[in-house]
Amino acid sequence: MVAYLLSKPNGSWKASMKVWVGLPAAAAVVVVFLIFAGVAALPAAMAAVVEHTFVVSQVNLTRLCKETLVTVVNGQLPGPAIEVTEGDSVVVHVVNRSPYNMTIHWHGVKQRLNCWADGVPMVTQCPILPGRSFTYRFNVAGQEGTLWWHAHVPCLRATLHGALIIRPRHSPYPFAPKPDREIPVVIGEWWDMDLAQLDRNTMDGFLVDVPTGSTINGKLGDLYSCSGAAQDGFVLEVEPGKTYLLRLMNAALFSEYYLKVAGHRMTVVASDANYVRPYTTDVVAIAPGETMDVLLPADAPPGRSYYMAALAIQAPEPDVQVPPTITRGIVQYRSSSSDVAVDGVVVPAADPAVVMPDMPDQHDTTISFHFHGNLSSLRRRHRVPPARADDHMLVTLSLGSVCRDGGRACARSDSDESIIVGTMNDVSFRAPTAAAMPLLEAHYYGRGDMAMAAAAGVELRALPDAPLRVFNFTDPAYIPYGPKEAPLEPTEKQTTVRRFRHGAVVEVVFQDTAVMQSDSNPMHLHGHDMFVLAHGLGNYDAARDVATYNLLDPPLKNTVVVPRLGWVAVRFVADNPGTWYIHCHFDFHLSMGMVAVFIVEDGSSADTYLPPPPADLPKCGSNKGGLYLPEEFYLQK
Ligand SMILES: *[C@@H]1O[C@H](CO)[C@@H](O)[C@H](O)[C@H]1NC(C)=O
Ligand SMILES: *[C@@H]1O[C@H](CO)[C@@H](O)[C@H](O)[C@H]1NC(C)=O
Ligand SMILES: *[C@@H]1O[C@H](CO)[C@@H](O)[C@H](O)[C@H]1NC(C)=O
Ligand SMILES: *[C@@H]1O[C@H](CO)[C@@H](O)[C@H](O)[C@H]1NC(C)=O
Ligand SMILES: [Cu+2]
Repeated sequence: MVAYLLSKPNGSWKASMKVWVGLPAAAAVVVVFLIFAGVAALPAAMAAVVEHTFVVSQVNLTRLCKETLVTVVNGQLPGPAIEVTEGDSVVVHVVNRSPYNMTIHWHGVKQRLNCWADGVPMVTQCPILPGRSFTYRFNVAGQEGTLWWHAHVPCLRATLHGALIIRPRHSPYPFAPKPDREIPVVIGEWWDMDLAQLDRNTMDGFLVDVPTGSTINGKLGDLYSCSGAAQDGFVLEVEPGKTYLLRLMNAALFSEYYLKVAGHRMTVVASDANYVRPYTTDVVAIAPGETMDVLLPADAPPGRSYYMAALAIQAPEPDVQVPPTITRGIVQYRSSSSDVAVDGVVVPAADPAVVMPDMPDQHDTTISFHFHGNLSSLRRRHRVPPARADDHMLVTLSLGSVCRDGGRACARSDSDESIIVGTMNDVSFRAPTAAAMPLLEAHYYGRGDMAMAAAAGVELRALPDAPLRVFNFTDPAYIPYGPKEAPLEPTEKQTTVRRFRHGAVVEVVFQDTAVMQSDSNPMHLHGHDMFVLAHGLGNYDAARDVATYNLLDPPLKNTVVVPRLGWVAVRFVADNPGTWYIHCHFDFHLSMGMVAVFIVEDGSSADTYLPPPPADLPKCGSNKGGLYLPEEFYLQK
């Protein structure tokens, strides 16, 4: 049974009705009761269908005295939040009234036996064309906490994103105190340029664009002003003694952030919709793609206000520097006696002396390293990682270059003759944009590598299990450009896939390199959570580092931060059949090709097979299959 939410795009009405769904969940025919909005306390055991309509369209938004045309859902930035209870079904009708091919990805939702709804263009589906619509249907089972959704169209997700909140069904939150209120807090960026152009620039190796500013819940805040007027900022009104659950998401394209609230400490209780052992800290580090649920107790002296500030992190020199970006909102105590309430809006007394937190150094990436090192799973709830792995991969995350003329000989580094690209194990992903059908359909209809490549009409190349080039990966002498690093650059564009037997335990060590730059890399795997066993600085050394693996209570994450000039070791069970994107969640690295596709085979029992595609899945290309087998494909075998 059910909460059935319909929100009309024009915002003129919002109805909420409860729908009773006969179990088992598979039954399509249901008995429907309508109950008025706001009725709570439903029997816990019944799952609901939560339905939304997302109209994707362009609107002009004014920030910093400048109007910019942006693409948003239902006219909102951030977009609408989807709120469900664990075990519910979600139905989202996406109506594309934008000029762009569109897909929506449900970030962190495991999509068990439902890869079709994962929303990656030409990997899991043909895009929703301008003027068309598609309905995503998925269940949210076995996951609790904060996830989010975003367009999986390069760079457009800067304005196409929103929260996906999953509340527990059977038991209260496994942390204390119970929050009095829950607040989604989305860290983002404002770009006053055409985001589709930003993607083209990035793919062209033209890496000079930077965001205009950072935002909290879409607002730049008072550190930004134009014509003498400060920009609107996010305001969180609190009452002394109460506890607030901040559901933090980093939807920025460009940077990891440090978030602090002056005068307060926060307790991290979950990340990526997995509970963690409560960890109290005065600074939260959050990379693009990650979520953090943190408790904020309103326990500071009331009568004044406190800034909540988010600062973008960047790698120090010799990395190329961009202007630092910081944004802030205000945590405002309500019952301060000197405040005046006007029509329900609390106006702080004159000169409230808002306190600014002491922010870390924007170059101090060790704070993120320690923050992430302090995450472990909540013992009461945790699942133990498999004791050993079947497949081992060492995957370097690096930059390289390809010749603009398509050849192999050209000037590298900052020369115009080459284009800088992102790589995994020295191969740069070529998005299968010209495929006859999405990789998932090709996999479904043409089992096996050759049949799949033939059906998709694209060359597929196996992602190597180890880097093609072995060097001192993290030697800063390769930063930024120059004769020393140039020989490490040459690479090629390929549609790289790695196939896993159903149920295989896969261990991946992600290793950053210092080729041209030393960014960290938040690596996001679709369809699976990863146990984060260990991380370290420098080059991974199995002989030394395996001994440091946490096999007791490692955190489970869908996005793992590979620390700057370091590595991280993860393990996951490849038990969800389909074609799953694995990529860096910095959008520029994604556009540049720091991507691969993990193919998980079907299992042998009925509940381990990928079901057929939904009948209304968009079609594209010639979509007939059986096109051609490229020569390289045979050569590689
Ligand atoms: C946005 O503003 C431009 C320039 O003022 C205008 O031409 C355009 O029609 C507007 N678009 C929308 C969707 O409002
Ligand atoms: C946890 O954080 C503290 C303080 O930053 C740090 O000293 C410590 O090394 C971290 N622990 C781990 C396991 O990373
Ligand atoms: C790799 O480079 C680092 C930094 O220059 C250096 O400290 C280290 O000794 C090098 N390692 C090897 C194996 O050369
Ligand atoms: C949009 O998708 C269609 C169908 O897949 C494709 O033919 C077209 O090239 C795409 N357009 C853009 C701008 O990517
Ligand atoms: Cu990256």
